[in-house]
Amino acid sequence: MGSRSDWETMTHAAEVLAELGVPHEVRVVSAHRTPDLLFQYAEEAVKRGIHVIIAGAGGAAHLPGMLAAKTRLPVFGVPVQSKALNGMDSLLSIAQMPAGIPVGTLAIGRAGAVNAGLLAASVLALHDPAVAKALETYRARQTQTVLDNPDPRS
Ligand code: RP5
Repeated sequence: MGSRSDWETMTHAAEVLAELGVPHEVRVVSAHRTPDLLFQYAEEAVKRGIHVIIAGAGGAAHLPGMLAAKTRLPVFGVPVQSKALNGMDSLLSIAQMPAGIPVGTLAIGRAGAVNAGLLAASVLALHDPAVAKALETYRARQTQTVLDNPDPRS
């Protein structure tokens, strides 16, 4: 994520990954304040064995796009809800990538962070039966919770 202030949002991605048993690391890497670290992180990601990158940033949210520019790994971008523009700035900064350098853009805020974790797990599940099973269990439990609680007043 671009700043420690993004953790309140990005913790939801980390929680989902932990729940699904997906090994992951959590780092602050700023496109603007630590650009050299950003390049190093992206350039070393493949040889470090990373398979998917989830990048959360707010405002002028250049982190996901610049990571994607420097690695062939799938990059999922989470627009953090900014104070000034409610995350519309983050969303557009992340979504409007030029053809040739894709970033999979999620929803603004917590929903985007949760879904980034789930989407990353879905990619890993293609070749990891344990993650596939954990995802199926997660989905089944979610469905059952809705079915078991049809009346919003109780
Ligand atoms: C972005 O600027 C970060 O991703 C964060 O969402 C935003 C504000 O950062 P702080 O000033 O709170 O560190 O780079």
